[in-house]
Amino acid sequence: MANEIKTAADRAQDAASVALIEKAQCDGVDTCFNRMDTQQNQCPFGKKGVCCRICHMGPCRITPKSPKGVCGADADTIVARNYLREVSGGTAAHSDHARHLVLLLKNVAEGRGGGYAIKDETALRYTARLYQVPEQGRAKEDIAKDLARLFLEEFSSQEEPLRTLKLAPVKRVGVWEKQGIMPLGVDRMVVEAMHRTTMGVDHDYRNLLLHAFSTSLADGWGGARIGSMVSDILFGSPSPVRGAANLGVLGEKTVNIVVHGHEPALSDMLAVAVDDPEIKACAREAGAEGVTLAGLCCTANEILMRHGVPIAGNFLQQELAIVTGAVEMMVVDVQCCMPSLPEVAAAYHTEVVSTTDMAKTVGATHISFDEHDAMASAKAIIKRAIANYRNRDPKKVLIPKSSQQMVAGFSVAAIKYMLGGSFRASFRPLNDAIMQGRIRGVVGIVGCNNPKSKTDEYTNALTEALIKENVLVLKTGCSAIASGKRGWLTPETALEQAGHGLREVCEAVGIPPILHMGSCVDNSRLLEASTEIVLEGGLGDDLSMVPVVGVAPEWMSEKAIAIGCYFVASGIDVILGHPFYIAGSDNVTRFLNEDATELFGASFHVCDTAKAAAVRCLELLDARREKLGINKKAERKLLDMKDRRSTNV
Ligand code: SF4
Ligand code: MSK
Repeated sequence: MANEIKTAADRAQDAASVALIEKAQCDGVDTCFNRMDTQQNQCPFGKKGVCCRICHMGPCRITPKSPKGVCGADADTIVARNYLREVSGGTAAHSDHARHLVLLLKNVAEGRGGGYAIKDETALRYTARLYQVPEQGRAKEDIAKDLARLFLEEFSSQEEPLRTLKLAPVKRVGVWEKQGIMPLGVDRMVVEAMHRTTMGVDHDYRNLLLHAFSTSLADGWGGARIGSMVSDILFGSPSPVRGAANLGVLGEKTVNIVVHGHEPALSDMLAVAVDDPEIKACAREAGAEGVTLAGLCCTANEILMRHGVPIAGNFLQQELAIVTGAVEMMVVDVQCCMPSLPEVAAAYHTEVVSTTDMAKTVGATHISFDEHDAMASAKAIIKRAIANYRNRDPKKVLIPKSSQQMVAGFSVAAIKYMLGGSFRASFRPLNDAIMQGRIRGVVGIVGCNNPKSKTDEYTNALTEALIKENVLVLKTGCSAIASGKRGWLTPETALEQAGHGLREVCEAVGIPPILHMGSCVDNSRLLEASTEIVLEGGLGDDLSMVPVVGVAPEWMSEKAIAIGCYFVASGIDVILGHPFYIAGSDNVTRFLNEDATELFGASFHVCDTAKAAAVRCLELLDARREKLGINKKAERKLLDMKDRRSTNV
């Protein structure tokens, strides 16, 4: 079959990306888009998950003619082992991110936090109460010390299940106990996964997959949840904030610094440092009008939510940001940073700076970020970028005009506050609206983009279809940025497009129909929000009963697999835009896509178009509504003040 020739417009939905993909082609710069072409006919064994290189009798690959590896492992074992390793990779990534934040919290509590402080004492005290850490009458540093110690034990616990699991509805904890998948410490789970999947250990696909679910719970209800809680304590709980998204946020006459990755510690300090008078003066001396700090991927989400720092783009725009020719420095930390960045940067004047000792890239300048002297580190990095401004070549610059206004920062506390005000903060109005049918349900749309499909297209089409059907959409990660770039994260635009019932409710309580809830780690906030719905009452007593669905349309990362797994284990159905690498085993496929429902009340579903996903979401939501006995058609009428008071909305 002849390879189809794709134009730039076939590869991305937003005009800025299209323009820069074309520019990259003119500039002779290699990007993930054309590398995807050179990787065509990707390995069919890899795609089916039937390639094993766990020991050196192999590599082995399963075919009808050779149905067993040298050791005798069949397709079920090999596919399940590969899957568990992917879940473990994702769990490790989120959890290690969280561990770094916990260690920072510990240092801050012990007076060794450099320029960091406990920014949100309310969040600290609230979190302490969740874990029965005494807080009344105690100094915040003492509470933080206890909390940090407790969290560190969550990583290392060898015999006791994670304490963070207690934040889930009681009935759900019962499901995990019954299935024998209560996770122990996060590190313990990942190490055990690696042990189980080494040659000659666990060969039962069901046993391997149950451990995958258990490990993922250590992520969602352990590592990731702890990561979000500690970020809020250290950097402040997000609340709605205006920002802008897409490559047009870069400045024509300012020094542009793009921060990329996931960990918020350095980027948070950079966000403070760019406003320092010394830095501003330095930029002026270099002939620039100032410094523009912009974010990519989840680092972008973190600093947007807390500082209103603009977003340059999502995952597939990282190379394109450099192709603008207007970026003086790209600062990378961990996760989702392509190793190609220094090579792209070599065609322009951009300096790629890696800052985390565990994440170096050949061709990047490594500047070890010193958390103990964070402000000095941040300023030194910014000054280096300013010095590079003189090397910008105006002939190579193309900053697309595209950027859209957006609102982000909907933490669960912020949503509660918006729904009920400071005295009656609660999810009651949302539950009531779901019960009355004005809101059909809630769908979390999460995850990356992937050059296998047109960037952002599926994500945006699904988001738009769902709000028209009165579904409240919660978003995180690069999927949230996709909506931002599209201009759908302003309350005004989204309200215009929303179905009648959803619009009425959103207008009455003052929330937009699409809520940006943060980064990938903040998918734990989706669990938290779903739990609030359960605890509020009226929609069942378990997560498997509430009309909530998760979708990962354009996912690419192992982290997305871990997230999907902890959603399903938590009782929330997950729709994937493209399948896992499991097709080589009918048993594994059936276990994840069907049998999981018997164990957890939810499973995976694969829908390869946004249209199919929208239909499936509505079917899944309606099935739950039916079971709850609330699947009646909503009466369509505008509410007056009397109605609102009576419905509590
Ligand atoms: Fe082959 Fe078995 Fe070794 Fe895997 S573990 S590479 S299937 S011999
Ligand atoms: S950054 S994991 S591409 S969402 Fe969190 Fe985006 Fe996916 Fe990375």
